[in-house]
Amino acid sequence: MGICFSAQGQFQFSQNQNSSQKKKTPAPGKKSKSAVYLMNTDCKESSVGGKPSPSGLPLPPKNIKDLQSNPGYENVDIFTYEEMKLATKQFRPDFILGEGGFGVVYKGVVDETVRPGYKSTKVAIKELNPEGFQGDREWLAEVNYLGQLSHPNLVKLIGYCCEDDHRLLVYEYMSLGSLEKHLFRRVGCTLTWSKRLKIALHAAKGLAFLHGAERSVIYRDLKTANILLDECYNAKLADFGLAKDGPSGDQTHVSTRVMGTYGYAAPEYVMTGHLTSRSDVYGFGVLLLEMLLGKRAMDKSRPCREHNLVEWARPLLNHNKKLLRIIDPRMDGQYTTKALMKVADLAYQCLSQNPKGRPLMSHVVEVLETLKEDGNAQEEVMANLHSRGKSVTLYEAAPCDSSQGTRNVDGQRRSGRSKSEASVDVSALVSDSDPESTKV
Ligand code: ACK
Repeated sequence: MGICFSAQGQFQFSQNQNSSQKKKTPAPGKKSKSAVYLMNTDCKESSVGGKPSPSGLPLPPKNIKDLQSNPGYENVDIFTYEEMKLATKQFRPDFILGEGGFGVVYKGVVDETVRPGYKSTKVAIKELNPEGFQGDREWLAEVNYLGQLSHPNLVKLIGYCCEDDHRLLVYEYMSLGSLEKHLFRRVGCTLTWSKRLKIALHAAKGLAFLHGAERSVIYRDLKTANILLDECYNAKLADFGLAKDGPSGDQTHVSTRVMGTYGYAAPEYVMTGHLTSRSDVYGFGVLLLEMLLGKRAMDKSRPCREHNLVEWARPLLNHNKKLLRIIDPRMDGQYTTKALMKVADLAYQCLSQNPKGRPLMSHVVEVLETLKEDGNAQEEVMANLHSRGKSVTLYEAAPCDSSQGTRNVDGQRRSGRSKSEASVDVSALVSDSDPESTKV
């Protein structure tokens, strides 16, 4: 099998690559790709363009003419390269927001000065690396999917530019940037328990929409870097470069090259190249785990047995004392044990080795919806404490009956990491249907 990935974060290919998938060296002065992708070239990807997809939508168009004549893209503006230059002040280096999987992202403004009559709009403009592997494939996939799908939890595609060798995508500006930045890169993480719950719910809603829509779409690249946040921490899925139509009719799966980000891809997909929406559910499990623990899916700087977060932490998820030891300490005192165990159990199920043992995203949404209240209540308590100038953690109040956790100032049960913390039997929260859902 040609599964290749690189710890350096560059794309690598197996020897049996086809001719359109050549390894390219980044251009001088350009950074190498920051994401670590994996790829198995055993199965051939279905061709781009031409016949309609099984789910009804046309396959990604081949060229700009196809795009312009496709009525599904009427809400997407077509920009010239000159306009893109104006919007980014000639791609000024200090307008660079960062580099994603397939290109550099600039901030910009499209207004009167860019195109007369245009309502001033803050945007993020991604210029695809012209030397990136797969040429136009990712660009076309993004235009095709984001151009036609509209949902509050998918980032909005405002327009695109396709001129000569230039391929650009223009998105709504998401002022807080990626979840990855907040969870891992920022000093002093501001992501409270309730914010993480909200982000998880929004990401789940985005995925549920893709899976449940008239056309089933598999996102294939769920990761913290691809979840963008607006000023209110509303989360939206971005980067549809690897998205793919799901199976249709009698099909149980789609056969495709294995692509995605190492640490997030479902084991059966990596092994067989068989892609289903359950692969996204696994990716969602990895995401939940990262948010619960505040740790990256893969990190070689951790002790050896902890390199792969799922392998190390999944067995600890339905064991409450062990869970409390590994949970992100930056959320100390912000959650109830019950809510924590519920989320941990959800992650456990999403990460089942058996794809059928994983819940549907619609179920994940339902479970997370039930926790919304909990998150809001916690937030209120926190806000009250802060406004009164107190900086206590919620579980500092006198512990109660050790078999039932700690009780807090507001009388609710709280989790914590103190030795007196009770262990809660999570068996009630564990699904009977999943043979793997046993206590460890
Ligand atoms: O974590 P960040 O600040 O958020 O840095 C990355 C960088 O570009 C490379 O992906 C940021 N980014 C991507 N798309 C958008 C967007 N639509 N709005 C704001 N920032 C974005 C991302």
